[in-house]
Amino acid sequence: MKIFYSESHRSHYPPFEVFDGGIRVPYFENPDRMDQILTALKRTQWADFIQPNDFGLDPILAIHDRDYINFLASCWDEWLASDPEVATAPEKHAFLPATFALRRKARPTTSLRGRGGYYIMDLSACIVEGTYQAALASANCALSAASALVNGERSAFGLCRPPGHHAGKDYAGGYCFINNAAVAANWLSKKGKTAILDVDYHAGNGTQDIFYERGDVLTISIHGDPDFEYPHYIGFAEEIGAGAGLGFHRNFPLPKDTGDEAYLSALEEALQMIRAFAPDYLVVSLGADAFDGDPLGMFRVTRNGFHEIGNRIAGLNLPTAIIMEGGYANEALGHNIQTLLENFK
Ligand code: OKP
Ligand code: ZN
Repeated sequence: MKIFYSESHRSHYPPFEVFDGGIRVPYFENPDRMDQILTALKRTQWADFIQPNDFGLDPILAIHDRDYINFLASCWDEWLASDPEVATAPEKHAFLPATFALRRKARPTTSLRGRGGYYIMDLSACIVEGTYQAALASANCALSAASALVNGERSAFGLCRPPGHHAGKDYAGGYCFINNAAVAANWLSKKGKTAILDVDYHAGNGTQDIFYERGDVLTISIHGDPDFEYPHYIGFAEEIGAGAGLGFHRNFPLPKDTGDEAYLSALEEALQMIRAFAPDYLVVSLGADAFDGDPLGMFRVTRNGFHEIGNRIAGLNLPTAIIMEGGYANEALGHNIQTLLENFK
């Protein structure tokens, strides 16, 4: 299996994130996640690691607002220039806003803080020197996986970091900056009918927002119920698309402690919708944070569960671009991803 991976992610490693209640904790979405996956995949006979191609900004600007991308591109340099202490004080080695824009009445103002609160939705999407380049390389991994399908591969893996599914047209959040799966799916949708299935434990709010009024791309997310789980305000069952997109979005919010059996029965329903939509291509937003023991998740999916999730998705028999999202039980992450991917090799 072709696995598109870039080392660029390493320079995106914020020294902290701000957790519930305002505590600074080490960054959960860390480079070690990739090392765990790389170690597991390198032990197999079928992993073919390839550098992503550079697709330029056009496919990214087809999904994201230009001013938002400009913000990501210049944020660190502006932050550095704004305060001499940024260069020397470790506690300032990440840009984070402290005020967040409510979309209805808000507009970005020209100050860095004003744009920060407008373009960032929470305290986990810290921007450091390497963030923008890492996010671009991550999007190129997803686009390269999509392009491999068009070139005849039955499946391909975008080993993306930073992840993407919480990023919307003009906002970062949840460790995400560029919505890799959305960029790849939109690119693929010009080649054939495309569906996105998001099995990351968290609701794919960015993907939902981006395609909400589009009927040409079916989007489905299975996740912890936003009644108790991040991102809290989106991902509910009644959100089914709007306008031309009405009926082309579906959420499966599931309760705490959801195990293999309940997960797989929601997945079956999702797969049935995908079969009915009859796409030419499938994009999977793959998180492994539904795992029993994930520090950011409350589900109880087992390693066998991940194998079976992969088996059922592979059973659709569609050209499938698998795009890496979350998963924070680092010691189990490599095996869980490998187990799931085995079904596609
Ligand atoms: C990203 B992905 C929880 C704080 C939540 C952000 C979680 C982002 C998850 N108490 N912080 O979907 O894996
Ligand atoms: Zn997640």
